[in-house]
Amino acid sequence: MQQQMLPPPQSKFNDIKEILMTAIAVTTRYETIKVKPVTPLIGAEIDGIDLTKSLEPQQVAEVRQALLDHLVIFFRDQPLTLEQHKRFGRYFGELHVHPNTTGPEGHPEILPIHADHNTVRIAGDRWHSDVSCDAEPPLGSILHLQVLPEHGGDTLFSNTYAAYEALSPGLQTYLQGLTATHDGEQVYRSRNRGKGIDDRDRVYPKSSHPIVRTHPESGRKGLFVNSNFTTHIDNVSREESAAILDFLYRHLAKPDFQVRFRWQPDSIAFWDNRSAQHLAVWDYYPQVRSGYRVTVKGDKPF
Ligand SMILES: O=C(O)CCC(=O)C(=O)O
Ligand SMILES: [Fe+2]
Repeated sequence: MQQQMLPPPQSKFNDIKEILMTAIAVTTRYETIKVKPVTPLIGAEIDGIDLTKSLEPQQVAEVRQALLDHLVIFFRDQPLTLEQHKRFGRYFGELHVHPNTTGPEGHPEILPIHADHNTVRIAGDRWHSDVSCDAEPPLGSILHLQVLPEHGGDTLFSNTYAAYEALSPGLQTYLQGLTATHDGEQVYRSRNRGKGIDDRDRVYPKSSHPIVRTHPESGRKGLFVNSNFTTHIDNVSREESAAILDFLYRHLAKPDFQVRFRWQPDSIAFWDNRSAQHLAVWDYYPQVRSGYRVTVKGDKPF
């Protein structure tokens, strides 16, 4: 009797092989930089580039490609001055000025990130996408830390494409028709109160964005709600909104979609704010953790 043809064996090994092949293809696509993925889904270490110097167009194009491919890219040993930091940011777009925090003298586009023994609450302690309350939220942020605690102070990043793709088709379809409101008020007003800053005369940005956002460069869809800025889903009951958002926040925070970055002095993390969310861990109190962020302007989510 003729033996029946069996389909090729499907195993976990095949999935891993495919992931490795993709990772190898990705690492060899670059000519001016070395790109080493940290996980298959998110994060890569970039080597072979000195960000204190001005960059050639091909270097900039490859860094941009690495950001699109890996959503957050990490650099080591880059002792940037504020001017060099801003120059690096400007290769990717105009710089953003933060609606709440002012920069050091003469540098409105620089956002200080600092925690010490006097800190009541750190920046970024909840999962978020930076300034998603803006009508045109940032394309990305470039964080350079100079002073680190002895241990801890890691930053976590989550892949919002992968989170969206892991949802059932029915839920994906439901979410695609919806927008949600993102409000700076709830974030910045309470933060200022904690710091004793009188901000009664300030009005913070508030915007409505699609829950499923299409990345303007990759064309991929990802979830664009976050527990920091998003207040509610528009045009559904408060109960429905709260239940769905709570589910999405827990879903987005699954370790499956994440990378965790361990900082060293003069490390840089550059994240794509359109396809990744992040969270800063405050496990080092009362030690100091300090540096600067430059933020690149983005466009209106669709
Ligand atoms: O301190 C960090 O690791 C990140 C803080 C944060 O959320 C940010 O800089 O956007
Ligand atoms: Fe942030």
